[in-house]
Amino acid sequence: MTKTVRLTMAQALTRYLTRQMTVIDGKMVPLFGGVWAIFGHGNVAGLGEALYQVREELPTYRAHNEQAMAHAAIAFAKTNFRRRVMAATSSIGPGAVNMVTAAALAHVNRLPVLLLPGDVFANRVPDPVLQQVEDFGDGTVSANDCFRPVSRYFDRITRPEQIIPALARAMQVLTDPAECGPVTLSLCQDVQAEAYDYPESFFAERVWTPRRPRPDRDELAVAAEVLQAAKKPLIVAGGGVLYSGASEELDRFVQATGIPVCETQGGKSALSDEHGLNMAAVGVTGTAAANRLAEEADVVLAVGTRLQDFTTGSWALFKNAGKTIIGLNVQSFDAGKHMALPLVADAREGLIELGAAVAGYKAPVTWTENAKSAKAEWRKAAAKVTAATNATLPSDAQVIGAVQRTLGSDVIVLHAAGGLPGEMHKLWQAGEPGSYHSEYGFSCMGYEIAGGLGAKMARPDKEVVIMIGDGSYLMLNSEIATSVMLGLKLTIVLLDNRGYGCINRLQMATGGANFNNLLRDSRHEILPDIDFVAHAKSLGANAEKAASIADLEAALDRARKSDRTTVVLIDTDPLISTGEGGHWWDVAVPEVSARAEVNAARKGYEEKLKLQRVGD
Ligand SMILES: Cc1ncc(C[n+]2csc(CCOP(=O)(O)OP(=O)(O)O)c2C)c(N)n1
Ligand SMILES: [Mg+2]
Repeated sequence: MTKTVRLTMAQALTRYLTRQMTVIDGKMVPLFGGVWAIFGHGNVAGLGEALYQVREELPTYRAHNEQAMAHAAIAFAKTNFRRRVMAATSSIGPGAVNMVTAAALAHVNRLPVLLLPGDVFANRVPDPVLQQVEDFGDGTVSANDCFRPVSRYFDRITRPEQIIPALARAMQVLTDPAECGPVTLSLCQDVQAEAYDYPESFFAERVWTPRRPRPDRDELAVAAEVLQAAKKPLIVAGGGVLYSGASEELDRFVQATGIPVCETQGGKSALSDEHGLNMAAVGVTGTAAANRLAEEADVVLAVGTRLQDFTTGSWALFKNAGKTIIGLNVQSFDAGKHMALPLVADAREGLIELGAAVAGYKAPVTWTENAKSAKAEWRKAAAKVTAATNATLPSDAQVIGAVQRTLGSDVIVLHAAGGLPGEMHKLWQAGEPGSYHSEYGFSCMGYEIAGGLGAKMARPDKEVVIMIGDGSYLMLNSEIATSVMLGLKLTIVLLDNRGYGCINRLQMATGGANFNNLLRDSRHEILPDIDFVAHAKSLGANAEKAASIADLEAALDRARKSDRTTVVLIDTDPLISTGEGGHWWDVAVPEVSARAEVNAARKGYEEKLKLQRVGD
């Protein structure tokens, strides 16, 4: 007879989570690092009680905003290279829907997170319950259906035994390198509290290690043949290199073949910036070195990248008409993009086998040397724009220079939205793999501070430095208080250019009037003068304002020595961004307009469109 244990669905779910393990650096650790929770009637009695029972093995963390707590969970997984995950639970209605943005973020970035929103009563007896969205034509719809398009796996739990297959499927998705993404188990409130005789075998300990698919023999042979004939080969390293832990193998491959590498936002830090053949950032926010090679490359080995528009320069960067892309990716969806020759495999395994298949091949020396000198030239250009000046309003680039000089590369630096991602991609000199944490798949304002908290939970031994604009800060900053409460120190560098600087620049570049981006250009009775220092202090953080770059360096030094979350504020110039490097980005300009500037921008736009490849 099957041995069973009588538990509520919520108790069974939390017990199951405590039994999922993984191995990191040879040590067995729980796969789930904890559960973020904001309770309401939809989860406090059911899941809340169950989380209390397991609070020693599976810690619960309280946050101030559901979107933010899910961001923290996602950043935890990213910092752990997808090897560990967290869950996030909310009540029904607004609490649940607050997590939808984070679900989309995890979906785009292929990051695992287990979302456990409460849901309406499965028995429907008390309908409509507080916060229930009533659909006139469909009794099965609830607010949580919003999660469906942004979850890799979605299920609504309407019976307690349903979690047995649902959790098994959830685990597959969370741990599969190709399918990996958000899982939403929508937990009907009454079912959370309902008991069932669960088989004890359901709670057996399970160890999850990453699957590493090896290349198909035929795909490998084709890829090797193409690569061996390359005269101007280039590797594009994406986030998949980091998630696969393929940096060493990539280095070996590059040393053996002399093929230069460039990095996407997600792939930056795959190789250290010190690496002579790392051209660093590619694409719209790329270095002049990387983009020059990308324009000429005849074979592009795209490793672990989604090839998003910022990487491909809206598909106008890779200009060589005869080029071939080899798509080395664990996910066939990505491996075949832009008519690439697919090489479906784990990045590390793929590089090992491709390396063996092309053994003896060397990129032409002139190409490799050309790359090295392009990189050296770029470093000089970058040094110029990041050098300190005593301008009253420094540029973002100068702030980046100060942060790098003061805190070095041995930190985890994190950003997501605004002008900073572009400047950081171009100018930050990354250190070890994972030291550069960019959320640029969804580029979600408000990710930064909560994301930094998740990164710090994953790597408490590291200084976590958050680079954030005033717009993003104002959108979502409440987890500063959580970081103070949890004793998880963050250094937050806040660049105040008094508005949405990068969108204002984009507006000007597309012929638009300065309108509704900078505070001064927005409808107002009183021009805001926000006291960010007072704000940060009110949440419990240290905070100070730097009056100059030299001042900033001193403040950062104090922040480094402090064990409390510190916000260092500096006013910056909203109109400056780094002109060096970079590539066109397709942002559609109006075809007709009463503004001469728009018509002129449209002409320029039409010229650029001619460079965009259509058909491949
Ligand atoms: C949630 C969200 N809303 C809107 C946007 C569009 N957007 C991208 S950057 C930006 C402005 C960001 O302002 P700030 O953080 O001050 O950075 P700055 O552009 O000034 O460098 C906006 C509105 C976004 N990326 N995310
Ligand atoms: Mg701003």
